[in-house]
Amino acid sequence: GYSFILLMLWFALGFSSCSMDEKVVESKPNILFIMTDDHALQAISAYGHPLSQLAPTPNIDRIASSGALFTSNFCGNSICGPSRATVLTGKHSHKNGFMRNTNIGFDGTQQTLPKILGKNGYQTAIIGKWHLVSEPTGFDHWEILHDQGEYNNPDFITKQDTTQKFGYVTDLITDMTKDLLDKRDPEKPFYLMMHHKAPHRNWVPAERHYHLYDDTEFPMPDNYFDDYEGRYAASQQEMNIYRDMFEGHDLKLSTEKGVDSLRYDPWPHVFMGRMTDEEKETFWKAYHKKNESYFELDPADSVAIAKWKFQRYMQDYLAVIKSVDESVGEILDYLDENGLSENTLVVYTSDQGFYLGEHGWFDKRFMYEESMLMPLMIRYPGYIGEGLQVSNLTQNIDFAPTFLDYVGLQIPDDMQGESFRPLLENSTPEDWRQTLYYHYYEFPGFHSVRKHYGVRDERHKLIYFYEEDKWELFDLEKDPTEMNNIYGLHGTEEITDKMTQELRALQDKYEVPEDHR
Ligand code: SGN
Ligand code: CA
Repeated sequence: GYSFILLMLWFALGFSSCSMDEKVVESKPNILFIMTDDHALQAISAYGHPLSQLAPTPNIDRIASSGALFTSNFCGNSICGPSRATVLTGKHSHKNGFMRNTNIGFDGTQQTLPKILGKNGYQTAIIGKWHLVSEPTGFDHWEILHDQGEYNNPDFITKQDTTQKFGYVTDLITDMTKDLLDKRDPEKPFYLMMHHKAPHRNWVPAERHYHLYDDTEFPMPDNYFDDYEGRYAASQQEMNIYRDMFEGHDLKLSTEKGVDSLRYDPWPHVFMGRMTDEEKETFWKAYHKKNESYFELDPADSVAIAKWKFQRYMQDYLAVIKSVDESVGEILDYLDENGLSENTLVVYTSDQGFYLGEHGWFDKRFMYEESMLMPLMIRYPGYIGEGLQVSNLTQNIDFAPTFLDYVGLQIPDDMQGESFRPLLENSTPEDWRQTLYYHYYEFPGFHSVRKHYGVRDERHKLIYFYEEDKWELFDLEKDPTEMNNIYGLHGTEEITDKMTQELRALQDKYEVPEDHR
């Protein structure tokens, strides 16, 4: 009797532990994190902006249609390195220490998501843009671009050495990602970051797309000729398309009609200097043709020139996106073909938003909508409903906690974000955040955007340019393009009070040190 019971017990335990093991393996999804650089959500067709309808992104949209699209996802500091540091740590800039691009390197000794995943059986890797100055830590494999990276024949850095690879950067990163997936240990889950350089400045399309949008006229934002009235810092920036873009480097204009020499190119070693002679020839052939219309303009007609520059910027930017979209398509196909789609959580995002002519601008940095927003879509079949739209306020501090949640690991107390998994599974917590904190630090710096911090709720945004002691308040419902600073106007006292209190409460909550307030 006794031994029979013991035998049964042994079987039961044996079976249950075996099936538990299986469940554990099954419940650990792979995570493929795709991040681009400066990809505005206005340029992703799933978001429906008129501009993107003329340059659709069908492959990126596949992630949204088979998963969730976030319409109110924001960064906490709209600049490359800081956003990436936040993604790695789940913490705002003042906590992870990487506040501006011009910083000394990211402190790689601190806790990061890949480190936690690595300790828990994950294979971890990053391919492409890193931009955190110090060497990556916590990855089994890394192969990164040098600094901003180059579009043509870029250098890639590994622990061992730096190697120039021949080809177009987006295509190379896609191939390297697929190669790595081929070589992975299929017994272990992976956390893989595919980080494109594109569509970062200076927006060089792949040769095959040089002429893609030559005949497309893109809609210009209504506030392209913004006069910045009532917004001091906006009047001081240097990111104006018609004033600050370099006519050679950015707009690809030649010194004279038909001459193979760029107007102004401060960094030839990262642009034309990387091309082979044959590539230069193809480039000039294409761009001489594309530039003809410019040379027909009246040089005194500044409005016509400003409009021409907007079209050139959009043609190049969106042609660069075309390759990104192809990349995403290839990777999604790879997952399908290799039976990985079901068990892989796929994320598409960009380090921050970007201006596509709104306020007359390119670049980012400001707490205004276009650059504070980040595109975000996530697919995980069986867990996230198809075609879901999430409009709750989410932020890049939430990425790491969310991934840990899906993996079934504990979220460390010192991570500042929240898992937004409940938002994806129809159980939005009643106390989900109503406000977001933001802080931009890089001044002086490129584009001269003054330091500022602020708070955004569903309807209002309060911004403080603290070194100039200038406040701004916007009612996003009445003024979605943030043209009317209503700070200090009669009738705004109550909302100003409320937002100011909320801002101070967030600074307390996130333990913002006194000298950052
Ligand atoms: C470069 C760009 C700037 C850009 C910064 C930061 N100039 O310096 O326009 O703001 O990077 O971008 S470039 O002509 O050299 O490209 S970030 O995405 O890395 O934050
Ligand atoms: Ca960026």
